[in-house]
This record gives sequence, C-alpha cells and structure tokens, in this order.
Amino acid sequence: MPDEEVVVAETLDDDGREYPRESGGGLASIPIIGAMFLFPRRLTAGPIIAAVVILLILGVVGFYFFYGAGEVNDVVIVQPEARDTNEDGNIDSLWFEVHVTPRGVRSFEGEGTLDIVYDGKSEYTSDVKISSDRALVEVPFDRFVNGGGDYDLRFSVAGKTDTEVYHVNFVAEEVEFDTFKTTYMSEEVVNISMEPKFMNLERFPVISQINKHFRFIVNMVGPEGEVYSDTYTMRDLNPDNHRVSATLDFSNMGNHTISVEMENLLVKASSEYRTIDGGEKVRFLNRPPEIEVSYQPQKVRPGTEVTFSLTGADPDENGRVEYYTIIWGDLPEDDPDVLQTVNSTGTTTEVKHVFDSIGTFEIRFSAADNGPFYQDGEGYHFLYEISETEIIDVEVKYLGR
Ligand SMILES: [Ca+2]
Ligand SMILES: [Ca+2]
Repeated sequence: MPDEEVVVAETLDDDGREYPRESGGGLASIPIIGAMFLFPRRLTAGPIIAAVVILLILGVVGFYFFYGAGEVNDVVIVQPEARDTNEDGNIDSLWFEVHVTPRGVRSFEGEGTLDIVYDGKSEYTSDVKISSDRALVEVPFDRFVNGGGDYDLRFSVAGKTDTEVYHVNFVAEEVEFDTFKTTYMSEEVVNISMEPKFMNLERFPVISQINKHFRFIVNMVGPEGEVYSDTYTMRDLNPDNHRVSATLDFSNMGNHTISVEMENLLVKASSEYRTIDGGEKVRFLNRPPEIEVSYQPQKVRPGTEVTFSLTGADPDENGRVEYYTIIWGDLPEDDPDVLQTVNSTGTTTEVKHVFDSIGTFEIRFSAADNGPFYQDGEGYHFLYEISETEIIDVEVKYLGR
C-alpha cells in the first residue's frame, strides 16, 4: 500500500536506519496517519488519545484559571453603617462590606481603593485587600469626618467603581451654655448647662449612641482670681439628653467668669468642629443679707422720738450690708427712707423717727448687700441682694390711756 510506504519512509532516520515497523492498517490507519503529521514517529493510538485528552484538560484548566483573572465585572458597597468598634457603648466607626463580581470563574483576589469624599474634597484614602471577592472595611470616624452632611464612599477595583453616600449627623457646630443659681446640699451653687447644637441636618443624631465621645471643658475664674477647670464627658453627666449640667461651688461672692469648650472626639483633629468655643459668661453668687430690728422706748407716744436699731449681716464671705430701706407706715409708701451704712462691716445702724399721730403702724425694713457688679456688652450691672422684709407693728398711743 502506498500509504504504508510513506509511513516507512518517515520512520527512517537521517542515517537511513529503519525503525521497527509499526503494526497497523485497516480502519485505524487513517487517524494514525493524520496524527503522525502532528506527532511524527512511532506514535500509536493510545498515547495520542491521551495527549489529546491532556491538551483538552490543560485548555479547560487554563481557561478556568486565566480567563478574566484580575478583572471584575462589578463592585458593590453593601449598606454602610456605624459601629462601636472599641466596644465602649458608643458608635465610633463607619463599617461596610464590598462585594466584587469577577469576570472569570475564579474568585477575585487583590486590592481595591477606598476614597471618602466630603464637600468635593478627599478626606480619606486607603488601599483595601479583597479576598475571595469580598472586603471588610472599617474606618474610624475621626479619620475622615470633617463636618456634618453627606460623604461619598468610592470603592474602586480593576477599573470598576461603586459609590455610596453615608450621612454624618453628629457634628455639632455650636455649643450653648447657660448658668443658673440653685441649692445643692443646702449650699448655693451655680449650675452650668451645656448643649451641643446640631445644625443643617435632616436627621438628628441619637445622642446616647455618640455622646461618650463628646467632652466639655469648663473653666472658671473666681472673684479672687482663683482658677477652676474641669472636663466633663457628656455621657457621664446625662447619657440620653443633649443637655449637660455641671455644678460649680461659688464660695466667694462676686464675679465668676465661666467659659466652656466642647470637644467632639469623633471628628478629625484638623476639623474646625473638633473643638467648639462655647463662649464666656460672667456670673456671680450672692446670698441676701439678713436683718434684725429693735426699737426704744417700747411704749411709743405721739410726737416723741423713737430710736430703731437695724442690725444687718451678709452671709457671703466678703459681703456686707450696703444700705437699709425703711417704709414707715405713717409716710408715703413710694418714698421710703434709704440709709447708707456708715461702717465697713455694715452691722448696726440707728435711725430715729417721730410718729405724729396715734395708731398702729406697720413698718417694713430691708437690707441690701454690697452685691457685686458684672460687666457685659450692655455695661455694668449692680447686683444687690435684698433681705427678706422685716415687719414691725408699732402701736402709738398716749401714755396712761
Ligand atoms: Ca465606641
Ligand atoms: Ca450677699
């Protein structure tokens, strides 16, 4: 057969040496001849089929492993949320998952890039490892939060990007504070209330979830130049309310200059809202004086002089009575006598009065202390405290009747 000759000729090596003859022919000979163009020399059906199978497997495996490797069809940021990473009971981090859909059949391994953009400016960028099509991302608030509002979360991998919006609503832009006098354990104290104000936000923050990261720094300079300073964590004082109150002991009467700052530890150190100046207020603590009155003689006749002794005292350490006010009862009420005290301690002052007619007269005495003044934008204010009114009924009659 001519075909067999071709085979034989091709089995001769360069030296003309003949290889052992292959057995074969009939139906099997045609594919064998075809295969021999590809795999010359002494190949039989078995190895060839094996080779073809191996090639096919390699092709499939190669396809499996290399098609679309490193490429992605899609990337998705799954619903970002706030979390309490350090488990102190208050949220402090942004947390989300990223899901990658690879182009090929294998799962994606590699790196993506997270960019957090606020107000058109990148606040945070980081490379994020993706493993088995998935990445877990956690960013503390204080790494990216600059102000309140929407933040674009942009996650990019292999040329694909997903953007999600995350709303930050816990950035206070102003702090309000006020002071008022009250009594605590029968001592007069001044209460300071401080309240962060959240502005231009659609959603109000749940304060109890974040307020452990809010601190108030209270500074006070007393009337003698004494300095008081303390730091309050909002949660420690009032876990669920916006309002924080602190109590200051005003042992000295006089002006107390109080200033308040709020620190929001959830925002970047460079943010203008990291520390908010709550301003300054001048306040005082001044307890009212007390007054005692006696008079001589005890039996009062019309037209004769009666001497009233007024003894006042001010409980404040540096307080004293500055003046007394007397409404005589037999004189017009809208024109009281005002007596300035003559000594520096403001103790006893005597005043004489003559009743011209008989009758019972209600006399009202009060003492005013040396209340301090304070200064604000509208000028100086004197803050006298007035004692309770001491009322004495004097019966004026003719002796012997
Ligand atoms: Ca926390
Ligand atoms: Ca006083």
